Amino acid sequence: MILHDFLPSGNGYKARLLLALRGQAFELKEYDITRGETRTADFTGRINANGRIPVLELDDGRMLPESNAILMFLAEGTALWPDDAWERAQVMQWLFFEQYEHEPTIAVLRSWFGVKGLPEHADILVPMKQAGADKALKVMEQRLSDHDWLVGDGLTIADIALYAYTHVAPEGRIDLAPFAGINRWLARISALPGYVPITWKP
Ligand SMILES: N[C@@H](CCC(=O)N[C@@H](CS)C(=O)NCC(=O)O)C(=O)O
Repeated sequence: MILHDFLPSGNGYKARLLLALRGQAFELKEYDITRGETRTADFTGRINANGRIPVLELDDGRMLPESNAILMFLAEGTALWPDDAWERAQVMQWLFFEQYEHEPTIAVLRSWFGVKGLPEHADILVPMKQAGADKALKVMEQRLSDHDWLVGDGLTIADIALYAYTHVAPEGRIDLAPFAGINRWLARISALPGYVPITWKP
């Protein structure tokens, strides 16, 4: 199994963290997205037509892009992706939230301030993203102020998906101090056996 990835990527880290927590061996193939290495004809023709990492390559050559689809696939048959239909739907609720509300604000601010630099019209765009990031964190805080985990009473792939960019939100100049429940949850995840930091590679 090969994970096509870029180490600073939170989307890639979701898969790396899950594989590490499960103690599952895999090979990492790194690309520098800041140099367009996922936009080559070989990458878009053979690995992901959408020109993005992460992509999980199975031993038989099948390619699976989209971080949250990778989490679902890798967690199949474990409590991280529950059997119960209601819990599964709640996990999906958080995964869709992550892709629509959380990643497009928090990950984008982190990328602008830490990886790619500010875009044109940053004076308008940054406050818009900051408002969206604050809204997303408030949604998480409402759940985590009185629950240990996002779904049910144990770790699921919803926690892994949302952990990836939440824990590095300060790199996007987002202050996590007001979110006590989120901070307790971040500490709970980083204390899990097998936990690895975002820069880890096998
Ligand atoms: N929805 C996708 C987003 C993947 C994504 O945006 N990947 C970024 C890195 S975090 C990327 O490959 N960017 C390179 C590019 O767009 O050229 C997922 O969750 O996997």
